[in-house]
Amino acid sequence: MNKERIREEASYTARGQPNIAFVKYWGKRDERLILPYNSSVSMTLDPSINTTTSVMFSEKFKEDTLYINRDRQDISGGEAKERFALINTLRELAHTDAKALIVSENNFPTASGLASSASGIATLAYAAAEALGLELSEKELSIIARQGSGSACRSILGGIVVWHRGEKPDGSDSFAEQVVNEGYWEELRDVVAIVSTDKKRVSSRAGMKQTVATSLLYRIRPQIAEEYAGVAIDAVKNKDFGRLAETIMRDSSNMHAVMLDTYPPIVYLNDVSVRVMYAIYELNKAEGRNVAAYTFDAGANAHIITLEKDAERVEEALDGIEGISRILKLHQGGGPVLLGSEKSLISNEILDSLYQARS
Ligand code: 2P0
Repeated sequence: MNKERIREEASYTARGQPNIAFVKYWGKRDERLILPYNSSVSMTLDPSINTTTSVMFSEKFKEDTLYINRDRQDISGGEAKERFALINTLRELAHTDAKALIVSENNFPTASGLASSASGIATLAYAAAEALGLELSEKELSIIARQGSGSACRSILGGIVVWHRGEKPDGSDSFAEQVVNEGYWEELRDVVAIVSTDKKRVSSRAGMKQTVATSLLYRIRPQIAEEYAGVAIDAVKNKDFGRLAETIMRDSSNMHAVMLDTYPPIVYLNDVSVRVMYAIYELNKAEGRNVAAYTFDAGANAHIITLEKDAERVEEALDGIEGISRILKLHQGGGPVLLGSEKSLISNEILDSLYQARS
């Protein structure tokens, strides 16, 4: 890729969505490249919760600049700097040292507890690759997005997605791949119960590192999750909801068990989360089969995976639970899409401030 191909000073804008993992990623075997100990399986969510990210590269910028939800971010250190490694990888591929201006916005309130690095990083990788004129395959893009945030590699594709753990030290076989597209089992839903707006006490990145370092139970987690990933993929392909639901619930509890086994312990669930678990268990018992599955990420919010025909019953079961502030019913969605230049989030005001900073 040569320098002439860089789409200098034009902004490229992508929109994409978070994903909810059916079988979770929790623990890296390589911190820098973000290589996981086990494969994970997820469902990409529909655009009613989305991230829009605009990217522009220019030789005229003095430094890389990032705005999230209109606030300029400090990217000189910490996790923000680490996540920026993906921009450096893309610059190397494009043979340029032009600096990047990135403006990203979530259409869901950050305080809702749904903020996810996955949609932010996936749209960033997608828009930045476009802005640099790189023609990357979905596999290549997922490998790039992975370096910003593990779960982001799964948001490069729509429908049900597997992130293969891979085995090679260079990470070239640790990528995301679509299992089935969003139309294959269209009836799948994620009923989200927002139960907490507290900011996480421990970030996922720090938490999983601590688990790998201290949890004895974690020694067997990768084998268990790898097995669950295979079962979940098989259940999705066969549209076997009962089997999928049991795997989702078992894997969520397995991950939260290793979090609790971490020293000092990490607890993301609260009493409302536990009430949701019991309510879903009672619903399945009353129905005589699994009609819903709970799953929790690094937070207390409940994601209830169900089918459209049972979604109302799930909402009824959640209705009486004190402490749920909001319920959203989400469908599956596709991977990131490129939006027209009229949707760019890069304003003249931001550009002027950067050009002035240089002169
Ligand atoms: C997942 N989570 O599979 C799991 C379930 C949280 C619990 O992926 O360090 O933000 O950037 O790779 O991707 C959250 O971790 O962490 C996550 P990094 P990421 O969805």
